[in-house]
Amino acid sequence: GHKSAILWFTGFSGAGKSTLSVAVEKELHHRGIRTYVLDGDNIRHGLNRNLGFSAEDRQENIRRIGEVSKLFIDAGIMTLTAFISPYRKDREMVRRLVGPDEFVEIYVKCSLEECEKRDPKGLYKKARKGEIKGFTGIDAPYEAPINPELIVETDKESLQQSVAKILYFLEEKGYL
Ligand code: GGZ
Repeated sequence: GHKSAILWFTGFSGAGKSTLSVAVEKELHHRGIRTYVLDGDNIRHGLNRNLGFSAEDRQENIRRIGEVSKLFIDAGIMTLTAFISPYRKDREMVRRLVGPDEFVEIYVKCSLEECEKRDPKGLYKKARKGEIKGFTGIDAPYEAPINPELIVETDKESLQQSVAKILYFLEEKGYL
């Protein structure tokens, strides 16, 4: 059996949170573990469609995601979340909510320069032109984790290396 937890990916837009969560999910499926990925597509377009990107709305976004994740964990499902979650206190709120053993904070580290170069949706370009206000890394803050369970560096390692690091951690700590 496995121990359910949240794998909480945090980092800039374009750092690779969604890509990683899906790749890790695939590995967990190979091990027969049931999972669910929460991301902007299924949360910000549904449950949290009334929220924007002010500090207050981001806090409420993260709070609701934490509450939903807690329900998934209770159901025995390994939960992966892919949100910028730029504020340390919001992430710590979720850690307290679900319990420290159920919260695995994974800092998806990637230089802003590289994220901006990737710019898959052209949002950084818009933010630079002032067409999007309060964009994380441009004119809104990102508070990097101080003591995350894990750091993966997507501008230095391959996707497979990052996935392997995460799987190794989960095995070593008794989640798998
Ligand atoms: C940051 C924004 C913004 C602003 C829209 N700042 O690349 P994406 O498109 O898919 O990832 C970003 C996503 C961030 O939503 P989160 O729910 O992860 O943010 S938070 O955890 O801070 O609540 C980006 C898009 O939404 N987006 N406006 N101003 N990202």
